[in-house]
Amino acid sequence: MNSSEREKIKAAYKATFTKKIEEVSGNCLAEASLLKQYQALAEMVMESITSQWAKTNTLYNKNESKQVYFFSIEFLIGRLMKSYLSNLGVEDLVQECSAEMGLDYEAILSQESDPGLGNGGLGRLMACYLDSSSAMGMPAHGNGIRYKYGLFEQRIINGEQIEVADNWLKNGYPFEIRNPDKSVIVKYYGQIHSENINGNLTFVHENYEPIMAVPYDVPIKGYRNETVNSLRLWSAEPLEAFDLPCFNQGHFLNAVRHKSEAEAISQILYPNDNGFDGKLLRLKQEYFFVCAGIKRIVVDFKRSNNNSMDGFSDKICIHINDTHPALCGPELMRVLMDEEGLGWDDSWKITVAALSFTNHTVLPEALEKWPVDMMKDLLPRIYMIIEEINRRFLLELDNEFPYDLERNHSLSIIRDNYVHMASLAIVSSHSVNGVAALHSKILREETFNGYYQVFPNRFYSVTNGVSPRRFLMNSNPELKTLITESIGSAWEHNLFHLKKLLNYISDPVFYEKFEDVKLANKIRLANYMTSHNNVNVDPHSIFDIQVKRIHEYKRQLLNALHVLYLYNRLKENPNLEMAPRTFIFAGKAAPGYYYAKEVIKLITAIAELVNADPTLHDKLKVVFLANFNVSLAEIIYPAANISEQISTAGKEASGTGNMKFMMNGAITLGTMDGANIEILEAVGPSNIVTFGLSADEVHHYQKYGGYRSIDIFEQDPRIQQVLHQLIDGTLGHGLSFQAIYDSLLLYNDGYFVLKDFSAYADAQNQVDHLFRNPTIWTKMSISNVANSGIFSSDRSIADYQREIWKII
Ligand code: 7GP
Repeated sequence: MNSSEREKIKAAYKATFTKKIEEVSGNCLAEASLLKQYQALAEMVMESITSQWAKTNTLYNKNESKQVYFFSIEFLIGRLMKSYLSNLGVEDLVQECSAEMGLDYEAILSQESDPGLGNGGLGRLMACYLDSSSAMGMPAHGNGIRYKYGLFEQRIINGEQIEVADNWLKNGYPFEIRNPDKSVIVKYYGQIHSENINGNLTFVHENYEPIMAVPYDVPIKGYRNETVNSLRLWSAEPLEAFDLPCFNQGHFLNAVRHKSEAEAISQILYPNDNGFDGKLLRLKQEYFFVCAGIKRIVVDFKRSNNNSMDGFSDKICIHINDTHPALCGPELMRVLMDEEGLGWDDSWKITVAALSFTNHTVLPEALEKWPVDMMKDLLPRIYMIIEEINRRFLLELDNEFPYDLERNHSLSIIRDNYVHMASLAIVSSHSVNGVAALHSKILREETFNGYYQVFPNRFYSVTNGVSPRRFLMNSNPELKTLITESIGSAWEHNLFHLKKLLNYISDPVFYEKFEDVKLANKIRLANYMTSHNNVNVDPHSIFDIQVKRIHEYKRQLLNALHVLYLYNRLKENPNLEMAPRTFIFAGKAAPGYYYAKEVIKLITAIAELVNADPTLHDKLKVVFLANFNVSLAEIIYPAANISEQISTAGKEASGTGNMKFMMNGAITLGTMDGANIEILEAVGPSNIVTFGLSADEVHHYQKYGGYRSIDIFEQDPRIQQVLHQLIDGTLGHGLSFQAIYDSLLLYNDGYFVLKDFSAYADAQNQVDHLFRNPTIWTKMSISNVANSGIFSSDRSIADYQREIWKII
């Protein structure tokens, strides 16, 4: 485009924007608030997406290509405006025009609320997979819940986590379209009776409680292409807002009771990451979006297939993201048999062929199991079908392993009065996969070994990936520019091209620019810390960052204890030679997870002690950033030097933060766990620092009852000093962290914090030495960016297409 054409487009943009402002606010541009400016821009964005969206849907309705539907109880999509603008290829234009109109582009964008419709890894992964599917022009959609309140907002008050409701919809949400004409009735409770209708046994559901599921669709626009897929979020509404007879009789509260009970289903996201709390409302949620989502898929499929279900599983993949949507199996069976009139065997064939299942954790406390009575009561027909699935499965087992009662019992979907959701998911899917090589191996050899012996060909592995658009191009625009200047723009469509950066690994000019970018990003984060935490940090210090949910297995505690140890060393020897360090933490604790909340309190208490001590001469700073969410993450990753990935080996299924850090040039300091192992393979041992027990060693100890943490305590004076400080009043003006102390000594340190302490301290020392040689450090950092191509979610989606959905 030449410059006069561009000027014309700019003028048109400015005129439309000005007009839009008037429409959305009734004010002229000069008087419109930032919120109205954002809303005007959002409307313009939606207008330019919707026709492409309609075209994509028309194409899909022809039923030519296979459609993938991700069912997930979480979609942690983050803010969308920037993605839309950049995917449309108009971000520069909007930025330039905004500046020329005297508007603050970044401030406008910050008006968007960050939808917290997920807890962490599992929900964010879905968002990356939708982004990649659209970028690759592949038909894939999401089905989830439109929670009225997303994950709580975290405030830190007096060093402790306080939860505040996340009312993300308070100003409306401009990127969704409500489609009440596509609503579905979901039935709970009641009784099932069978009738013989025209010689066919038919199941009739009576006295049920109906709830209306109303879809809100969010467009997922592909990067610089024509594809717009859909994220469908279901909202629960009562069939009739009021019980009118009740209302007329003056029983107002009773009349609205039904309304609020119905709405409760999509009211809140359960704030647990890697944990299961067995609440009835959660089971209602699980069935809610499964039932609604499946119904729409079947209706749409039949409409474009001459009202027939023939070929359903050749054209439809139903991918279940962990076990929360595992009712997809029995629900699809119900629809096929009770509504479409198919027999069991045909229905079962279709169901297994359509379903695939990804597991995201091996932590036993996260494995879902629902009491039989609860399931039977709430979902009587679904429970009947699960019983029948199980009965037939047990018969098969009995054929294959006759008289092996113990084995067959241990594999039963219903056992000890619970419905085991992972078992249900495995038996009703044609594929089961883990999210990194080690995790998939653990699934095969331990967690799901019994099923692996029965279905060896069902097990796969697909290593997770992250969206390079969100986590590199859009959140680190300076690095994006530098990369494109150096190697051209092919990497924007194929991240493996980043390898070309290795040609610059000894180029001093590139080095300097690369270091400048990192420094600029660190200054940006330092400014954020000054304004939000009132702590001034040196942007030249090592930014050593651990951001993720707070969980014992992720071992923020190991990091915190090491900081305290470093503090002790500096107090002992103020001239200690070390590069100044800023330890940065962020992450939410589940509201009911006492121990995790104690860890937050401990970190903030250490921060208080360290930051206030002038004798350290600014060599050490500690910051806990409140309210970690996708928006904050986007500022954090580009500014990191060190990426802390220090979970107990064998416990972190994959990790995805590790990949986001790597893409932005941080060096991983990690255990041999999850995808860290694959990061090591990708960058080579000289560009990563690893330490600690292996998964096999951890497994071995656990098998034989753990290890004796007291022995380590007794041998290591560093640990003695640090642990005493937890309870002797050094911290938080006399606080005592007795629960943490006891977990390490009295309860034998189940996550091997003390066992790995020494190796971790050595690794941290190694980091210090490496960082003090800037040439080596920058080389390592460039190597990390250059080798991060394999962790693009585009690669993961390609793997799923090939291995699991068999699309290509
Ligand atoms: C997480 C895993 O902990 C993390 O290692 C992985 O990278 C991520 O899923 C994506 O695969 N799991 C969860 O977020 C979770 O809640 C329980 O799992 C079902």
